[in-house]
Amino acid sequence: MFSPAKEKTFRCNLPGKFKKQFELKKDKQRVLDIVTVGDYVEFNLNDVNTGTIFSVKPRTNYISRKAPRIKGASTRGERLEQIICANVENLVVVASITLPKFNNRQLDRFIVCGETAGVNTIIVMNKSDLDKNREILYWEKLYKSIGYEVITTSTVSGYGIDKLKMHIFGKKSLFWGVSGVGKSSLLNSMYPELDFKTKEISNWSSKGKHTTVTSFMEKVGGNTFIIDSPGVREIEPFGIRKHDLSHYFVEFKDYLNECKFNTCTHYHEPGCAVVEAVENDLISVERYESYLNLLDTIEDDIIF
Ligand SMILES: Nc1nc2c(ncn2[C@@H]2O[C@H](COP(=O)(O)OP(=O)(O)OP(=O)(O)O)[C@@H](O)[C@H]2O)c(=O)[nH]1
Ligand SMILES: [Mg+2]
Ligand SMILES: [Zn+2]
Repeated sequence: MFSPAKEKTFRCNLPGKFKKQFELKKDKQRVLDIVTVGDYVEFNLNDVNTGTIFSVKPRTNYISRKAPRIKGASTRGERLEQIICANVENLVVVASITLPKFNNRQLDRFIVCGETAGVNTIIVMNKSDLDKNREILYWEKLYKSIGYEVITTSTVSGYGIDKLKMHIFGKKSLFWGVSGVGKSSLLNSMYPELDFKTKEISNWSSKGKHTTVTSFMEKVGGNTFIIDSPGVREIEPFGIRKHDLSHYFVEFKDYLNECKFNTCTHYHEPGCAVVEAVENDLISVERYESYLNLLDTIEDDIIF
């Protein structure tokens, strides 16, 4: 845990009694998420370096996803919510144009997680030095056109690093994305003192290996805090109902009230203003396909 007043790290534990109290509150909070990175806590000192937490302050926001399907982690096929961090201003979604290959549907899922959390989402397109065909330009234009900050970077050439640093200055930011896109490398480029572990290029491609294994927050000067997180393999936003999904695709908002049916899911319904906007090139086909793809996964989902 971090104590801003003293700028010292204390390793804290949670008393068992405390855990039981939380378990009884069967709303969104699950046992695993009693306390997460970015939470403000109060604790009693055990000795000069360790403490015992006795309260967790209410969160202003939190970023989450559906917990991966792990045997025994859920009952009756329910998907649990995994909270990644709390109380952040920025979600920095890191993608790379290659190694691993850029996947716009995946990016859109991270964006939806940011929108549901109500945080500012910044898109980072990393590894621009490998972008020989300038593929980034297409995506950069698309996401800028719908209002997102898009920052193209390379930790090899140093391109865009200062710009990114400027955008997260004085804020608390989560760096999130799939494994190998360069989250830790970007953080090291901006703040060399962090010296986070990153993987060598030569053995990076071995799938399923994550270099960063736990999320943690670091203060990097002034009021700037960064959270590095392990790369995720799959990203599914948690707790969205079918008829709400469209609200998290920001550029759909202008059309939602114009559909013939107010229960429209913008898929097959007649008189759908979203479909019409896609046909008239006012909404990009890629974003609409992402939407349908996500809508389809929500259908099988049990929301509780
Ligand atoms: N060419 C190129 N390689 C990069 C760039 N940024 C990072 N890399 C390489 O990409 C690999 C993965 O970088 P990491 O920083 O470990 O990626 P990560 O996103 O933190 O990965 P996880 O911790 O597993 O989630 C490393 O071999 C880096 O050297 C870049 O801008 N250009
Ligand atoms: Mg990492
Ligand atoms: Zn519609």
